[in-house]
Amino acid sequence: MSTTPDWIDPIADHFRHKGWARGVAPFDSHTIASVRAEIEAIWEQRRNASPDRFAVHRPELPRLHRVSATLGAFVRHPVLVELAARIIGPDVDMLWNQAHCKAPGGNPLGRYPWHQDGFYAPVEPTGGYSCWIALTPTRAANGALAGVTRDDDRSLRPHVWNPELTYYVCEVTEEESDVLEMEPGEFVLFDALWPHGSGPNTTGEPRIAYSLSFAQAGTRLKATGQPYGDRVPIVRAGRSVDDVMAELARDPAGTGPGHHLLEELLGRMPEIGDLIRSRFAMYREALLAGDDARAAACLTELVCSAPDEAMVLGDLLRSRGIPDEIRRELRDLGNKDPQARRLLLGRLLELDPGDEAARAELAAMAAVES
Ligand SMILES: O=C(O)CCC(=O)C(=O)O
Repeated sequence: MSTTPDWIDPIADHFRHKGWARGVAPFDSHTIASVRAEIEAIWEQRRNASPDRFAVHRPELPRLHRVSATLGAFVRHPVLVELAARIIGPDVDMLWNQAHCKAPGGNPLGRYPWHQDGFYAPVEPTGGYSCWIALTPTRAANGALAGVTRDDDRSLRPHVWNPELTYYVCEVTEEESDVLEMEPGEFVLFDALWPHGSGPNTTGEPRIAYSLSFAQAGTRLKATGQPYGDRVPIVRAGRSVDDVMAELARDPAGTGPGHHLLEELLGRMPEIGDLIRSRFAMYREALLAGDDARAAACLTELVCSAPDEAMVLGDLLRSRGIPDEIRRELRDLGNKDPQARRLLLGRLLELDPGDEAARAELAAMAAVES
């Protein structure tokens, strides 16, 4: 990444000034088609797995790098790496990824109400973004992404809980927003303060998008100071992770960024140190044998090594950083899912150890079990 490709500058400038930018990146059509096919296959598998009505009309398929080698590799696509290095800086992680599918048929539950992502999981430092990539044509009629394009207000707006949509919603007027219709491969970058949403899909075809969030390595939740997200490294020392790891594979005694990255992974996940070392050895063997496809697959396994993390109701448990929001979730949850309830209570106590009601409830749950 010695020179910045021409297509990035206008996108980076717009993003820096406005907090969002749309672009047509040089993804090739084969890549976009294979990402779409992979997401459709996962959607098909999961379609009947959840009784949740949102899973039917507007399924969110999170953390796809963990279940698909194609998507695990896509996270480090050169286009995404170039963008991240130019806009975020020399050390970047992919924190979160999810497909946003909208089933055909126009059910109102298929819409995303207006919101700002920064309301949900405030992190620091700021400066990261989500890259929302259209995988099907997106039009007003099928629920294209819409956002505030005519107002430069960069503040966090008040959000109000909407029980019908089970979403915190902010206000956006028609005068300040636009629907951003796109072709497959076009994308929008947006930061945590960009108010956005989308309508239902009233057509007869699915609408599919893939959104990946990137941030400076070491990004933490404001509320707890804990590291946030899946933290898949994609850029180190201003170079792609593929590049720095290939350098290390060719010179394992080297002390460059590849060495530091391997140390970083081992330091972060000592409990799977042997697995990380063996994945690096397999990657190195494939690379030195000239088997590029196998080497890329091994590198995906290596950088996506993080152990699974608890998820509750479709979100990472650790993404919860606001005690009152967890209390609201607990009220909505009632007794429907004791395991989810236990995890949320535990998280609430991490954030607010003085919550005696949560402590008593957890103790009562433990007593019933023993
Ligand atoms: O896909 C959509 O229509 C909305 C996605 C969204 O709200 C998000 O990625 O934060």
